[in-house]
Amino acid sequence: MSTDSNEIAIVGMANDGMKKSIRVAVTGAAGNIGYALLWRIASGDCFGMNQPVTLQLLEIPPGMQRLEGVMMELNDSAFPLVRGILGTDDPNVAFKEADVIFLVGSRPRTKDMDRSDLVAANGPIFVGQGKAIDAVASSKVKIITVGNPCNTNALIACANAPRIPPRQFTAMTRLDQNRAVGQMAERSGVPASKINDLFIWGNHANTMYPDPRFAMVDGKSATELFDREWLQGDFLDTVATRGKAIIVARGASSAASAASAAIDHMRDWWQGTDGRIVSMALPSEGWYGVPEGLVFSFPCRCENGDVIVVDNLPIDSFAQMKIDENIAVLLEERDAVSELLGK
Ligand code: NAX
Repeated sequence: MSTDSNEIAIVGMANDGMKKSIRVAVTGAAGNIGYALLWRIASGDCFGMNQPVTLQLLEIPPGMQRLEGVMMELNDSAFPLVRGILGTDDPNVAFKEADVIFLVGSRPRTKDMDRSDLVAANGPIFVGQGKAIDAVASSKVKIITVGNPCNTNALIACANAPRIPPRQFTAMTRLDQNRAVGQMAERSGVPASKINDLFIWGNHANTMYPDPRFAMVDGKSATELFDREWLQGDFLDTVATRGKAIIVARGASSAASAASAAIDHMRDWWQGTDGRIVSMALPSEGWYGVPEGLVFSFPCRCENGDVIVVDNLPIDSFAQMKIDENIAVLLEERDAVSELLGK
């Protein structure tokens, strides 16, 4: 291992006739989510057991020592698929030729912060990172934004990276989807693996809407299995406030479940959904009346490395009300960061 003031590298693991290694960048790599996420990427859970990876890890200077420790542990895990590990505090180094980027690093919300404080604290990070992505990442890079407020942070990064097609910037609502699946699994006794096509509309915030109308639970329609009172009441509230409940119970925000959801999101994008509908937030192209450019969670399928929005589902009055509510919140967030959008 060689170390200088702001760059650490563990290299020299030989190529062995497998597929060409892909470059996977992770920001906030020494944080809580990073600590759970890196092991899943390195083990092959995301890109498959025959896809080698080179990890390009970004931290801020105060996080570099912790990052060095994380890299030592990654090295000690001797993952067969890991071809190299680089740690840096320079986004232009971390994103260089990156095929995939997990934008995780940012300040989590603390008790004293409201949503607008969070937008103000984290927005500027995504200007610099968007510019660095534009300058050095692969033109085909796939980006997932996890750092909150993730929809608006993805919007900021996208606006500052004109070279990269907007559809390659996504934000994570998969944790909300997984939370919704978990609630239905618990109530019905059906394993999560048998619950499909349950997806999220809107913003990763307590306004998001887990739409049960197309969900199938072990072959039965969720709207027949569960009563409307629960679906529009406790179910919705539990999913919407789950992040806060985890903080109260654990004394820290969701980390392992967030990392797991990020893996699910990127694995599905990379390997395909086989016809299943999943939730991804991406810049709207006007689907379902959502203003163009707003990063909004839609029902999606993934095929051949592309995200395809399922744009022909019927909308009832409750879903329309929730979609409108999310549009309003996201427009407000967009207004709050208008000076960061480079226009
Ligand atoms: P931590 O505070 O444990 O880790 C964040 C890491 O990011 C720290 O190591 C910090 O040094 C680093 N960092 C800060 N600014 C950076 C920058 N400009 N460049 C690179 N690294 C930077 O937070 P953690 O629990 O890992 O959460 C990370 C983010 O995920 C937070 O914004 C959090 O709110 C968000 N979450 C998003 C979720 C979602 O569903 N979209 C759910 C979980 C989580 O709340």
